[in-house]
Amino acid sequence: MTKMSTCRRISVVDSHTGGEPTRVVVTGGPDLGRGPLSERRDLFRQHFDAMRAAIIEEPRGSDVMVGALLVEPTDPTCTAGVIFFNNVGYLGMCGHGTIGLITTLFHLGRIDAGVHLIETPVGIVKATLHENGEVSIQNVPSYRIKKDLEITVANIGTVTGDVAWGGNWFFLSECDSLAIRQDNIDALTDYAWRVRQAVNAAGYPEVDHIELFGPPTMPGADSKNFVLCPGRAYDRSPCGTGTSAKLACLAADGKLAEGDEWLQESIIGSIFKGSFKRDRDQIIPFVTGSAYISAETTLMLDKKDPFCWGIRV
Ligand code: PYC
Repeated sequence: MTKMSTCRRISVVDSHTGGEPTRVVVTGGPDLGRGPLSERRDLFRQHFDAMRAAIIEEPRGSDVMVGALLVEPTDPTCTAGVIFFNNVGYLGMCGHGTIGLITTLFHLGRIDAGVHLIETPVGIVKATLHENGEVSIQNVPSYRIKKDLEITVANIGTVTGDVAWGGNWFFLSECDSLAIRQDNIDALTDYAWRVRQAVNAAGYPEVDHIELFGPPTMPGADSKNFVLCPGRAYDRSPCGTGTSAKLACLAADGKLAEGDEWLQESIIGSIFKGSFKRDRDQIIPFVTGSAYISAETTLMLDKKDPFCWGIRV
């Protein structure tokens, strides 16, 4: 019988932001050294990917969960560094995850309300924890690289959308043929997955998030989205980086003025407030939302467990 002490212990705090879970790894994660965060993310991928799967995949996690490895920042002005990961790999930035991280740091007594810089592999984001518990993030500069890309999608036909960066790469498209509703999730997932394959084949292999839009249902919302993440899980939140990419497109089209508010509703009805300021041919997006702590726990990694490193399908 394996003694508990032979197990590796990883302490985590789970939260959700608008329904989308974040698992912050507080202690026991891989030691990635002190280099730039983009290099530490590469080290994570090259040498510790089994640990990513052990933390995120079943039986300890699920496809929906996003991990956030808390690390020492290289920039001393930053409160923390973070490397985000999911069921298939690593994310440049994660908006809902940053809101979850700030809420977790407050829960742990490490920060108070105020402004906190967070270092990520794709740049520094500025997060503000408000007195009412809401978190606003000033995301990395965001921009559109292609407007009205027309792609031919197997079994669907021609789909038109924009390619934009909001901390991750997105293809953003109005979806007229399917309602953005929870009872349509299987169909939306299938549609978005096919679209992703066609976008990648059309010369945009970097696009790994598909964001579909339809009319809002919540009072005051401007739009409702369905975001398919790289590992085929859909974002329960309105997606912070996806909202940033949307703001970049709205700004480029002159459809939203600097400083005006955009309320982005998610497939489950949660809301992020977005706005932007211009920065030459890019925008600086601001996204506000709330996260709630759902668990504080210790993951046990017993090497004798046949599913210690996750269940891969
Ligand atoms: O909020 O940026 C986000 C995000 C990316 C993937 C899942 N959520």
